[in-house]
Amino acid sequence: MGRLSLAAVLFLTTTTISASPITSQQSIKRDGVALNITSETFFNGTCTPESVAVKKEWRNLTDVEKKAYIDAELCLMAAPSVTDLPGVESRYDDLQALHQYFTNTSEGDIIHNVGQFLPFHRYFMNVHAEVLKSECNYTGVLPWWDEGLDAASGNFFQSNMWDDVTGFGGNGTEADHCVRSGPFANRTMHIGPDEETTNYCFTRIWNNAVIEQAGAASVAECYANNDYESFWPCAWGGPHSAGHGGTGGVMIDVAASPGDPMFFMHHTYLDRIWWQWQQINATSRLYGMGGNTTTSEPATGWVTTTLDYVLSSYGIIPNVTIDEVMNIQGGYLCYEYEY
Ligand SMILES: *[C@@H]1O[C@H](CO)[C@@H](O)[C@H](O)[C@H]1NC(C)=O
Ligand SMILES: *[C@@H]1O[C@H](CO)[C@@H](O)[C@H](O)[C@H]1NC(C)=O
Ligand SMILES: *[C@@H]1O[C@H](CO)[C@@H](O)[C@H](O)[C@H]1NC(C)=O
Ligand SMILES: *[C@@H]1O[C@H](CO)[C@@H](O)[C@H](O)[C@H]1NC(C)=O
Ligand SMILES: *[C@@H]1O[C@H](CO)[C@@H](O)[C@H](O)[C@H]1NC(C)=O
Ligand SMILES: *[C@@H]1O[C@H](CO)[C@@H](O)[C@H](O)[C@H]1NC(C)=O
Ligand SMILES: *[C@@H]1O[C@H](CO)[C@@H](O)[C@H](O)[C@H]1NC(C)=O
Ligand SMILES: *[C@@H]1O[C@H](CO)[C@@H](O)[C@H](O)[C@H]1NC(C)=O
Ligand SMILES: *[C@@H]1O[C@H](CO)[C@@H](O)[C@H](O)[C@H]1NC(C)=O
Ligand SMILES: *[C@@H]1O[C@H](CO)[C@@H](O)[C@H](O)[C@H]1NC(C)=O
Ligand SMILES: [Cu+2]
Repeated sequence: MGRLSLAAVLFLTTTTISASPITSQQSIKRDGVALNITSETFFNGTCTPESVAVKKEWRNLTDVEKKAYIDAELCLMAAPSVTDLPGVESRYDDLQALHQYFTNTSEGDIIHNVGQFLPFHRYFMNVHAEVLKSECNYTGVLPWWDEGLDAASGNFFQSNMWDDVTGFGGNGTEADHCVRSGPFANRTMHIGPDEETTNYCFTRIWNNAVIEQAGAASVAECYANNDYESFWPCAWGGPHSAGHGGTGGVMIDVAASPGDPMFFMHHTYLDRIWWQWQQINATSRLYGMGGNTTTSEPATGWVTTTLDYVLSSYGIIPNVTIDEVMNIQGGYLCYEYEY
């Protein structure tokens, strides 16, 4: 509670925040829904309008930008692994394996179906971005997938991001569902399925039945939750499930899903949904946290997820507390969404 009132005070202190403190409610239309966004930007610390990185929807990238991003993913897949996680061969495997690792710790799955689900995945997007930058010299745009746009069209797979030449390749093929065209065609995976570490092919099984869960009404229902404790399960079960279930194949494997580079496109979209939810009533929501840290009750009793909870990437980048990832323009993170 102390944290929330501190944030509320800071919003009114223009000297602390370099730009756009909350002044009044503005009604902004996003995804066809009128949101009462309190402020569009929350610059703080070292994050300024000059340094902020803009995340763009895939379809708004130029072909040169698209190629640079796909090439950077291929670079991670070609680079040697660094961690001692089981099964890893490439640097990309390291990211997939750390995600697999945290789904099966001694406490159980500590990154899904728990309060820290959204902050962990926001942090994990940053782990991916940092490795792309520092190890594959990536300097380009970080993209996301506007799933609401495709859900509204009636065809979840209309985007040119599934293009074989400029995008991520398309659906898997009969009868093994292996993806046989595009930049990741015939890729051999090493992490998964589930908790295993075996060699298997990269699969997708597109399914349009998710449209409703990915649609505007489903997202708006989540936005209507005032407390983080009720927002995160809504985001988890609705739009989050839709992107995984719709893409299918590797993407429905809770532990090994980051094996599909689409994972990062989808979770960046989910991050945007969380960020919009935070913005709708930032005074109460920007630092709203809660839920349980585990899915089953520890012998010592349930623990509530707080802003002090530590997020880890198995040493790939430094640990941070949830507090540091709450504001995407807070200094540790410094990005915004193009729309
Ligand atoms: C936004 O505010 C207006 C006027 O205060 C209200 O009628 C509307 O329901 C609000 N929308 C949401 C999504 O909260
Ligand atoms: C980005 O995409 C949105 C949604 O399709 C569109 O409204 C906007 O004009 C695009 N921006 C650019 C710069 O192409
Ligand atoms: C990144 O740039 C550095 C310095 O120019 C270079 O040594 C390195 O080989 C580059 N790495 C990749 C993966 O291209
Ligand atoms: C995706 O491919 C599978 C075969 O692997 C097929 O059964 C399914 O209908 C395809 N989905 C779409 C939406 O095209
Ligand atoms: C993938 O494997 C299939 C079957 O072995 C083969 O026909 C196809 O040419 C391969 N595609 C690529 C891009 O290597
Ligand atoms: C999780 O790991 C333990 C060993 O640490 C293993 O016994 C168990 O089968 C794993 N869980 C799953 C779902 O694979
Ligand atoms: C913002 O949240 C606070 C605390 O829950 C609530 O009192 C206020 O009415 C909310 N404002 C809007 C515009 O929803
Ligand atoms: C979370 O913890 C509370 C106790 O603080 C417990 O009553 C509740 O059942 C737990 N919820 C879930 C979804 O595990
Ligand atoms: C990072 O956090 C993890 C999980 O809490 C912990 O096991 C690890 O020791 C921490 N690493 C450092 C360098 O503090
Ligand atoms: C801004 O940064 C200060 C110092 O790190 C921190 O105490 C404050 O909570 C931050 N405010 C926001 C809105 O991020
Ligand atoms: Cu995950």
